[in-house]
Amino acid sequence: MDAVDDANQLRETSKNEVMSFFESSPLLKDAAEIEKSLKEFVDRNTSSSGNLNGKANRVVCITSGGTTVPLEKQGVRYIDNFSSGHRGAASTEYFLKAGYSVVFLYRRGTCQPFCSSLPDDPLLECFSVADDSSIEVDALHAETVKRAITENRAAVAEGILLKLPFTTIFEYLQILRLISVSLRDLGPSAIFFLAAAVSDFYIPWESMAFHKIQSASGPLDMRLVQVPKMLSVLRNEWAPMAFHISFKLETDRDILLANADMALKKYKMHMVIANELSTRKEEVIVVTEQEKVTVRRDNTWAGAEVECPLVELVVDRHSAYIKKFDA
Ligand code: PAZ
Repeated sequence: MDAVDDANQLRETSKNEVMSFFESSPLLKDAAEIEKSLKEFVDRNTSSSGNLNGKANRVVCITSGGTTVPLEKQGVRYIDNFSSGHRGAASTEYFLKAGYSVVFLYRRGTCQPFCSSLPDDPLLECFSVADDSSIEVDALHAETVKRAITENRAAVAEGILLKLPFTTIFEYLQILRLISVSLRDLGPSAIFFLAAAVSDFYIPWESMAFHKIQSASGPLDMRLVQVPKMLSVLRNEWAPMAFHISFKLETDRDILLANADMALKKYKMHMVIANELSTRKEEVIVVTEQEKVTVRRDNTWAGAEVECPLVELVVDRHSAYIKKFDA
């Protein structure tokens, strides 16, 4: 069997596994609502009077935060991961600044764009009740609160920021599929920036306990199966012309680049962004077929974020990618 047969077989296997994942997943609530908002978003960002944000028709789907794996259908317990959603939220701001429109697919309760300078509990820490019972913003936080509210509302109202929340792995993958199909006609103008930490293993819906698992019966044996590799299907079937960027996280530096290279080749990504858990806010390594570029946070000022130079680099490489189609 030659390399082409191998690739075709991988594609077929992935397609079949993906199909059976979706067939056995619980139905996505609000699917019709999500499809409607995606259609409005795409219409707005493809019409000539649409995105007044600078880069006509350029859209990025940013995934952010971690997916959960339920252990029981009633949703009492689940397996989760560390992701705070900071990468996705910060990148959303920089892409908007660069003139892109953003579909922000985020885990409920994780970091939101324009909110990174707010304290952990903004409602309790930024506001006071005045004598006449009206609510006031404390002077210390006034600017940050104003910025968070105005910039977020402006981006949503202008139709250049669409926020779609998920919690479970089932919701995440179903919404990602809806987004990719909706953005398909944008061809190379669309980017998939897949920063979410997606579960590798899950319990299929049909073999999941319905009620809360009882502890009286002793130790728990549970079989998790592998989540099918959606990257392959996203890249080849759902949005084949888009610019695809996946992330690779490791805790062992020695295997990070090898695994990033493998993902680049196996899934034909345009870019894999490699990062280590402990230094992910300081630096990332951008791996492409042609280069490996280390992108660092600017340490000369306190509020600098690694996502700023990272998004600059992505925009540059995406512009070059689009040009190839213009030629
Ligand atoms: O969400 P966060 O800012 O805490 O972390 C970002 C990240 C490490 C989840 C992201 O950069 C990443 O690597 N995502 C993919 C993780 C993976 O290999 O599944």
